[in-house]
Amino acid sequence: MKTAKATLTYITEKQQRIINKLENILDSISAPELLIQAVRYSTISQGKYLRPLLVYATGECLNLPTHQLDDTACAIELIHCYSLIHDDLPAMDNDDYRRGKPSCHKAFTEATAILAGDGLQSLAFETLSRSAWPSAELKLRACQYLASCIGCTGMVGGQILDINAQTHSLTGISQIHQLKTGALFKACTHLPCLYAQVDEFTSRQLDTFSECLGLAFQIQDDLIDIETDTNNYASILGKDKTIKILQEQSTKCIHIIDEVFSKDSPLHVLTKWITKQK
Ligand code: GRG
Repeated sequence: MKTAKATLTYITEKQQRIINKLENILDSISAPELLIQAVRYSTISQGKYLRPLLVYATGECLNLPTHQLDDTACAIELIHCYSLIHDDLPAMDNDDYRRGKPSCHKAFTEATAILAGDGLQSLAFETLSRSAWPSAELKLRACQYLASCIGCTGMVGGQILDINAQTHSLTGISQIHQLKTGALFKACTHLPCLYAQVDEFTSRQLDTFSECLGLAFQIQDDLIDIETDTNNYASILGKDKTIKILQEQSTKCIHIIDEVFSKDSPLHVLTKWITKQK
């Protein structure tokens, strides 16, 4: 993938693939119409599908066939969509818009949005555990790992720290970012490592990579929210320092990836795209 056009083609094809796979999953379930409408509204949307892209790119770097990564990519995106629905609720961030359209509780009702999120979470684990591949043991380990990334020890834990944050310290914010955003990014690279049964060193390198990438991604978001959020990297450190940290973090991601894989690996290309590096 040497050109910007080739990168874009790779990303667009994978985004279309994940949309098709998600549509297949939603078409195959028999559930009350209102719930399906709310779930579909929040899933087949104008998202970037970054997390599935990370799953595919990691798997391809580890020589896993793309079709064997579909269920994992879908499961992680379903979790992400659930987290966005619940994060937008009045009791959480109280956001009226998501992905350029009214958030789920605005388009439907608050109760429907809560249930759509709950349904998506269960559907994610159903998808991951029902998949014909890999072995039952690896699937069990994948389910356990994903659960630990999104539950009390991960995303939900990060969310409770965030909504109750009293102090505005960089360490505190880093911890929240790590749990809220980084943990799910880590699942995207860790699960393919688990399936490919890579050695301990490679697995740890990729864990560190996705933690760094999650932080870089979140810092980008903090820069966008600099005026509206007083408890983030950019509002505490200022724009210039934050941009410097973002650059350091992005460079670190590329260094790790280039140590493990070749310089034009799908993960190298995707990382450059996510971190907006030339
Ligand atoms: C309420 C259970 C619960 C969890 C909420 C992870 C989380 C905790 C909320 C996510 C909401 C959020 C705004 C997180 C910050 C990270 C972020 C910028 C998410 C948006 O991710 P993108 O840009 O979204 O990948 P798209 O729309 O492209 O999928």
